[in-house]
Amino acid sequence: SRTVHLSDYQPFTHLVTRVALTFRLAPRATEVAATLHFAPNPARPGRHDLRLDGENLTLKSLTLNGKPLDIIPDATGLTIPASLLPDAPFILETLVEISPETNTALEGLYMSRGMYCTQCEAEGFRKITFYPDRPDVMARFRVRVESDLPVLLSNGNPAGQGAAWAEWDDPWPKPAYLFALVAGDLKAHSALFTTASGSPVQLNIWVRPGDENRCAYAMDSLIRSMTWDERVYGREYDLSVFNIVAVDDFNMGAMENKGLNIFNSKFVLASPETATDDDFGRIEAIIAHEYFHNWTGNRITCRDWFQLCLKEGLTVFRDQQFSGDMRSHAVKRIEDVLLLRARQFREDGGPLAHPVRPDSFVEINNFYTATVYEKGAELIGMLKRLVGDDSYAKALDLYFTRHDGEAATIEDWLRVFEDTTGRDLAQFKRWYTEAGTPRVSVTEAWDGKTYALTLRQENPPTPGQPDKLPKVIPVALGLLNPNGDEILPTTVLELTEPEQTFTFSAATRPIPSLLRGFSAPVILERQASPEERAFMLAHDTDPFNKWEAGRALAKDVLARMIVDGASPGPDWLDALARVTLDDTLDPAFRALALRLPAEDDMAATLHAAGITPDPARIHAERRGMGDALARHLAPQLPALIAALAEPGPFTPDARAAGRRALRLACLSLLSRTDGGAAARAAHVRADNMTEDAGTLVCLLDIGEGAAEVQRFAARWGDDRNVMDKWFALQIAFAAPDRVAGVAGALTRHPAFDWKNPNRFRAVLGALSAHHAGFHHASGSGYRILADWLLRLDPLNPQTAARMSTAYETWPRYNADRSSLVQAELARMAAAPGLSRDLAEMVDRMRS
Ligand code: B3K
Ligand code: ZN
Repeated sequence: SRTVHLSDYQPFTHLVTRVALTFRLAPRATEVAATLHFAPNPARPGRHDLRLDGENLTLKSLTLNGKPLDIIPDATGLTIPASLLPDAPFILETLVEISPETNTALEGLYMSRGMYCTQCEAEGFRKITFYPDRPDVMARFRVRVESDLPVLLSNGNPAGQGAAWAEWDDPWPKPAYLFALVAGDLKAHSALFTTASGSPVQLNIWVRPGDENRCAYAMDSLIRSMTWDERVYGREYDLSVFNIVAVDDFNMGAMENKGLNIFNSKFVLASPETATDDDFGRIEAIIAHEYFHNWTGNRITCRDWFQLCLKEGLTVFRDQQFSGDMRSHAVKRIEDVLLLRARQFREDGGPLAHPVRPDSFVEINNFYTATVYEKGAELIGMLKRLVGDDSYAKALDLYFTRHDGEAATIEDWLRVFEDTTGRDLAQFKRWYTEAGTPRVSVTEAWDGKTYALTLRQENPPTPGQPDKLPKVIPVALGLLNPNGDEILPTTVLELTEPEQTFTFSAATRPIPSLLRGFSAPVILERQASPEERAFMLAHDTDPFNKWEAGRALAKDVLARMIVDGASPGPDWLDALARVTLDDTLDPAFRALALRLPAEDDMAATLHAAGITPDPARIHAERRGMGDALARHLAPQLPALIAALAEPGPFTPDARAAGRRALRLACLSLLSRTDGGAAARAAHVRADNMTEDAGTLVCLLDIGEGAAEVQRFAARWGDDRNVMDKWFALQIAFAAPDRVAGVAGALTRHPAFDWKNPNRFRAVLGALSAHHAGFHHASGSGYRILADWLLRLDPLNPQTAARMSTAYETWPRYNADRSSLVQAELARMAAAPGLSRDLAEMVDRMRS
């Protein structure tokens, strides 16, 4: 199988100046006629063959400057020898036939319940027509769509329409991965936006008839995103139309195609009855993310796919800033760090670890990872912290002016910061090129006058990278005195050496609040007593670290329960009770403080401490921990739950959502002591999906809720997005011994449409995410997933490969589990015709 290396990069042999495409749509025989204007590329002097990518295309004709060429394509494209090409601009015309209806990979042009749609990033355009399918080839596209379907869309501005045809013209040069086409019987939810400089923009969200009334929140999010990008980054929209289309069959969340974003319908459609608060939050974030790509991704794109983090890390960082501005920065930061640790630290600590900018790949779709996205965003946050907000803003302005219309690199990105600040970022660049989560350990000394803080960094080996150099780590520090007063406000220490000591004068022994706001994506190793952690939970003035103190305390308590059979002590119980009942704190924050450490996180923590994690034991002790907390809080819960009830109709704003989150967290605790009576009553009264599903979870969590599960299905059987929740919840909250049985039964349910990625993920994703169920000693979790990945792979390799990451943590577990996983990986590796996608993943995870 081919491996692509960053070091092999060369500019393309030719430039494409214009592209004209005509689509004559038919389910099994769509014709694509392409007129491509080429010119020799001055960046590649000399005469070169012209290589065009193309897969699964039936070539019907090919002409060069109007003369037929007799060239037979190979499996991955076609080559026109240099000897046939003029050393001057020329026009190539191709006619190919493709079959959208049988395209189950959902890459290229495919059909989803009667509508045509496309997904081209990363390398899907080559399944539509012969083309140099690489991001540094940027061209102006004009597209004609011919079909009887009522709505025919492509990128750019409308350029005419008539009976059964429409034309689109995109004035902005773009790489092929941003091409999009949609055709279907769709209805629009529309609005008008006027840019800061006064240009009108028609906004449309296109959905299936009947879904128009579930678009208001997405539209509102879009308008707020557009306004925010003008205000915060000075970026305006640049076309007369912005279209969003919701599609039911989609391999990921959404796609930023120029002027025509295509979304997984679950990230567009929302009404109070069908979407949870988390859904509303995700819709807002993803709408913003895809919109922000218009500048960070589309106007400035990537030179090659190794630079993926250039657009993804920056765009995630921007959407995180946006959500923080719209909601609460503290809560958003905690949620982002929870996600970073759960996905990215996990990836960085296992066989799939790779740098934020990888230097080789077999299948690029396998690198749309938490490392590229979430760690990529952390690197932007660190840069901003290191240079300061003003320099960050100046550097971004320079980035937009200097690289507009270009396909850029990480080197270009870092250079705008160097040119703006005069700072040398060579050491910082290691964050992009070296994988692994640095560990920072701390020692302290106080002599009555001076407080000395010594920080040491360790950069663990990762696959292919045994030795690493020290990184520049911004450590935001505050110091508190024993009364809880802040004696040093947040100060950024720059750790650049393997070990460094920082001193502060202090008349009393201070308590450090380290890594405030999670100022760097590292693992901080600092032992502290339960009293000190409880003190920081009560007094830290940095909201992230306040939460972090509670989390660290909870993890210490749970670790002692697992390892020594200890029971949760009063330090944790009392500290958490105080936070829970403290009405001066944001309910959303209190809900996050009540969330117990995840089992997977505990397994990673134990493994790092040299203890082999036992998933069944972690599960049992974590439940015991919840029970203890439930008993401790039981007397206060009913009043708190009653006080948190929201009068009036549902609103999806952060304030109301935070109150619902805390209320449901309390109901879940109360269910442990009242047999689910309060949750059952709340379930009956629920008039929104947050409480409908949230109270059902309370019941499932205590082994109840069978009748409610049946009623839920009867009520929501026709709604795909809601039924995905129904499938997932039953697995997520099943007892470990029952997970395989429940998952197996659900895969036999008539509504288990496994070819639909959302439904497949709802069931098999929930199985993989159930720590004690997936890692069940019997191996049943491992086996069920492998069976289904092998079944899905021939149809949809991308989704199969992505879901195989469930196995990445095998090195943490005992020899029995490790060999059970290895047996499944070996079984998959041996399957005839395994896709390149899944083969690469399995290969990287095998020992
Ligand atoms: N850029 C797309 C992801 C494409 C994934 C291709 N396998 C969505 C996003 O990050 O905004
Ligand atoms: Zn993105």
